[in-house]
Amino acid sequence: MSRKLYELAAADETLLFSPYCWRTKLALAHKNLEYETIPWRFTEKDAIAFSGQGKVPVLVDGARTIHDSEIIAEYLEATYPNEPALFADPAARAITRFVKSWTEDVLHPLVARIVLPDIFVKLDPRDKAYFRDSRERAWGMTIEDINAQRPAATKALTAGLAPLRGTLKAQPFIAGTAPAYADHIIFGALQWAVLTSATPLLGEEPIIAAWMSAVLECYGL
Ligand SMILES: N[C@@H](CCC(=O)N[C@@H](CS)C(=O)NCC(=O)O)C(=O)O
Repeated sequence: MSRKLYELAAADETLLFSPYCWRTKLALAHKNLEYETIPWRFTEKDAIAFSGQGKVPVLVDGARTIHDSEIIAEYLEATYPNEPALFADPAARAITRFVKSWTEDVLHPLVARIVLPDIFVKLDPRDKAYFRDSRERAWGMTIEDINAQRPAATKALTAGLAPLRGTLKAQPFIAGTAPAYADHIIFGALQWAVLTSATPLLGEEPIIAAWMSAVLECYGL
């Protein structure tokens, strides 16, 4: 297939858990575009060196190579204008920018504090030293210390999900009556949590869990 998506994988190559890659997967599904997944591990920097950097998602679309989920979304919107829109109009694009900031600055850290130790366990052995070193430096504490704070971190996530819970009580999707890129962004963060957590994280979040199922169902995933 001429369209390939490099996606972060655990030891089990079917465990594709990156929040940013999930945004791109849903954006591709939204645009009705088929692709082949190339599972990629943190330390396989050489495999994506052709993209000029060391992070996924990397999308290869025929002769084009694009990296960074936001740039990929803009690329898909511009290249496939006859497929459903990721951003309904300029106002939707502007609000999606806020959704991205909230997700990355607030939601991602809330999820990471819970799942980083669980991800460490699931990683390919070749990735473990790199993950431990880079994440412990970023967080200023050991993976074991992060794990010790799991009960408090779980409470903090429940509190932090209030804006999402409230929104989904009033409307079926973040973007309104159907999912769009704003949904893909938040979905990615929570799918990262669901796929990697050693304990069920959304067991007491029926509204959010139903929205996640509805998003997947919309795309036949
Ligand atoms: N701004 C980038 C962030 C991508 C990113 O951070 N990807 C992570 C996986 S979730 C990664 O590839 N990390 C490689 C590393 O930490 O070495 C995007 O939106 O695509």
